[in-house]
Amino acid sequence: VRRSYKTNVSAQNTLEIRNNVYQTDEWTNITPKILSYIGLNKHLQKNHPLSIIRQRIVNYFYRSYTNSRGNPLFSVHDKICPVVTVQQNFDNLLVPADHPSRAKSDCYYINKHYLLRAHTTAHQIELIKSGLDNFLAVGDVYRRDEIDSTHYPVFHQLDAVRLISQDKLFGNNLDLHIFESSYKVNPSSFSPINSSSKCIDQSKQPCHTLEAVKLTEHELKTILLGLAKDLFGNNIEHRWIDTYFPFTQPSWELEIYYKGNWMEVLGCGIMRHEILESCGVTNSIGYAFGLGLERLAMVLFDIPDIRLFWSNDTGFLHQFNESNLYKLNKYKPVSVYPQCKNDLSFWLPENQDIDSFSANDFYDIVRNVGGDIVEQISLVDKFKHPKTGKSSLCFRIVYRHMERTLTQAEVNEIHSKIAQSCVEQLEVTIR
Ligand code: FA5
Ligand code: MG
Repeated sequence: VRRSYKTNVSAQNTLEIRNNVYQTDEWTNITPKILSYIGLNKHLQKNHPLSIIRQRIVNYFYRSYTNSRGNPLFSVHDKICPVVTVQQNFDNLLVPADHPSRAKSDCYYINKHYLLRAHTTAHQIELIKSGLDNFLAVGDVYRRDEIDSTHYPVFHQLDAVRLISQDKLFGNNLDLHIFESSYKVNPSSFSPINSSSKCIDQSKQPCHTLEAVKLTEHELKTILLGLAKDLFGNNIEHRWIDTYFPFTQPSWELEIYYKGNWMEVLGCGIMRHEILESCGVTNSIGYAFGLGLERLAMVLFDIPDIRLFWSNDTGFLHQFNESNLYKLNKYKPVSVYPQCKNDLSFWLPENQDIDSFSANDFYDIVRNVGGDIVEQISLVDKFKHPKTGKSSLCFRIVYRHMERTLTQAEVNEIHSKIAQSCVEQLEVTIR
């Protein structure tokens, strides 16, 4: 049965998300508003700042790790559905049963078995099991949180995993090993450790040698600091903070000094070996990290409010252009008054070709007549009539006043004056 979730989620006992139907139960707390974000994929939208930052990070990893033929080692997985099982989001990653991050008050549950992923780390195990040893996972993540300038219930993360085998870590040196000689593969070792227990050794896991951990830590921190410098320049101030994640040990956070404050940009660490063992990987040591795309983009573009990433306002979106990823414009605040969009279509004079039409002439006319309330002009369509040979153009004009809300009537009046001027000055015929 196809039921719409747009009505009342709790009054129905099923929910449909991306053509899958889920039974609701006492865990269900996902709202229609949250459901409406699924599939928007801002991290893949052309010219969106989140997409730009994603491409910058992906390019950095493509450049930093190549095989002997010069091909990138990392694969990128950025279209994985955000619906995951409790097992994927928590159990697989050794998150203890009583860990606060599992709470109904913190996550969007579909039912007691399914939720919207709270981190992209939820895909770590399935990707390793599929045979990958260097990969990035990017996507939208969902957490119950307040809405203010730095928090939003939907944001985006990029996770990475790199597995390093004995020969890649130590080369020909046969005296050095990843694992302590006392370590034996033990399938029953897969169990969460209690986050409150005092016995977590921040230096290393029992199975690893200190040399293996130090070398991997060095590679991880070097690559992440390199990424931060690639994004923010060589002069950034940074610090590493010891921390705890159920799925890494030891674990760190990277903080960047930005506008007078230390800002956490990512979490990372040496992967818990039990997780690798559960995927059948017994001969490698791994690093993993997860970072928030919004935080990085806010710094990079000077974007003051996290809500702007969800704006469909072209005044926001037109400021970013991915054609040159390394020449980035800072964000310029746009007026908060609403836009009015009107299209203008016309036939060019007989014998005039599209190529000989000067868009700048047209822009000048629009600006002369419309003044400062014209925010943007874009060409939305052009074609040549197959029979008459006449050419047609359609422009979209976006109007917005900086100090007040425009009425559609006054916009229409200006719009027709613009059309009239085009007829007089460009000899076009309005369609
Ligand atoms: C995690 O989500 C871990 N999965 C990261 C990880 C992966 C650690 C792999 C080790 C190995 P955390 O909850 O701290 O950790 O979030 C990671 C990053 O996401 C943060 O550093 C921050 O950049 C971003 N982030 C977290 N919460 C928010 C939020 N409410 N708004 C915007 N960005 C956020
Ligand atoms: Mg954190």
